Amino acid sequence: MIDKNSPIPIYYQLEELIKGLIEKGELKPGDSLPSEREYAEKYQISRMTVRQAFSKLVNDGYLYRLQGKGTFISDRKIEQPLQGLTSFTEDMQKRGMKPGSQLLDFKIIAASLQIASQLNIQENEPVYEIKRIRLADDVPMAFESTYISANLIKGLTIDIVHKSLYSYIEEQLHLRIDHATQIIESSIANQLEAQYLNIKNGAPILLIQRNTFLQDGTPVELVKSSYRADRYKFMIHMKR
Ligand code: 16G
Repeated sequence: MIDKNSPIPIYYQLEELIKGLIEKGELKPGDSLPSEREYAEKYQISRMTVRQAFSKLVNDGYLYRLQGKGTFISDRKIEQPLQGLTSFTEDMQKRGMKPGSQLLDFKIIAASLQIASQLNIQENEPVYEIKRIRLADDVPMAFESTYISANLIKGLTIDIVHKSLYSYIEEQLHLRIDHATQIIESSIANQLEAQYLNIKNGAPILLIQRNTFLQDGTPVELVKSSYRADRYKFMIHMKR
């Protein structure tokens, strides 16, 4: 309910009310929202106030607008914890979602100076270059380019990278993936990323670079990924 005598602004009350309906599952992803006019009439508030609440919810990713069609409920964002060093397959399985990969490229290339220095190998040494679209319940979530020293990780096949790279490294090769450094920055999708991730050209994305190491400090992978910013948020626990 909206309380007009409350010191809490009305647009904010409406925002919370709509968020509550989404959280309770009474409004589901893809549902259309009643119009601004209907809300204004129902709660006897101005359309300006309703518009203000809608705009905030659009900006925060709860709603999206389709020109001429109305306002709809967005898919919920995946909240990804940052403290565990997990694989995409593990992350999706933990959430009860089906992990998948669409393999775009799988080949051995000669390491450029930049890749070689990150993997701590010599320039021109062989590295696997693996490009995958990572899917959750068949929906594209991220586009990943992975570089792995072919002299360190032997016997990779298309079949393996279709499934899980980490489980191959740990369960078949018995190497312990131990720690990683990860950098996250915002960007916008170029044409290729937009096409792969099924989003608009220029839509917000999160660029992530992960450098992963074995226990003795040997670099095991360099991964550059583009994540859909409309479907992902990252969470970390902190302690003072
Ligand atoms: C995640 C990792 C990536 C790793 C992959 C292995 C991030 C940003 N990246 O996508 O570095 O190569 O998992 O997944 O989290 P897989 O074992 O399912 O192939």
